[in-house]
Amino acid sequence: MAESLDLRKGMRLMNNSCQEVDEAWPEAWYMVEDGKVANQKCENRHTPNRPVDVKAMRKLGLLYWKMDADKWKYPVKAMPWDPQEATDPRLKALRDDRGYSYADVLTIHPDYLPGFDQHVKNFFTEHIHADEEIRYILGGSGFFDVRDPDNNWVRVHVKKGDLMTLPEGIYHRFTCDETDYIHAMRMFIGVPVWTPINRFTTDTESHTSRKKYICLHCTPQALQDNGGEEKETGE
Ligand code: KMT
Repeated sequence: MAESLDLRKGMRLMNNSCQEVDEAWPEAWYMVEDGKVANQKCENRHTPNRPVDVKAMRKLGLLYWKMDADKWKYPVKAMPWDPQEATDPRLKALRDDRGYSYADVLTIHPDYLPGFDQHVKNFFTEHIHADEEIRYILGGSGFFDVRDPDNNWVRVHVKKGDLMTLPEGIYHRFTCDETDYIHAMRMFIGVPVWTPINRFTTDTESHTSRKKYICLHCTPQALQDNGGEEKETGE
């Protein structure tokens, strides 16, 4: 109990000590159930639409910054891309505040990514990571789907200029949208580990990162704590 209180307090401090989180978040909505998804690249909204607001996205542990992706040039592909090369002051500040020591840049499009269809299929397999997932969208668009505590999919439509992070241990997946094009920077703290820990074929529920996520975002206490203002309370 004391440990989980410390964890939650630490999370609030971390969010508040870093660069201000922008209000202009990407649009998000509850998706139809998986059995009703004929094409993963479509919006797959309920009728009527069930929007998910910024407060709810924050409660899931997502963080978001709006970047100026038009002003700064990035390669189509760079593996790796040295984050010390960043000239955008906002990107530099994020890199330094949050300790992003590794980056690469990739373009997900049939002409630029060999084995495009297999990659898109793999990205769409539900998984967790033992680390924060950091994606800066430099061009194009796509969907990140994240599970809420009731196991519903929330679909977030990311576009050029969006820099979004997903916390370790959150169930998620990614797909291109119908444009089949996204240009993105992936960042990482330390030596990158991209291998997903897939749900259903791995015991993800026993994974430390999953337990940490549950503690920070899914327990009744966490839901209550995260429900209010995320300002430093001084506790
Ligand atoms: C991932 O982890 O799903 C990816 O890196 C692909 C999406 S990057 C926009």
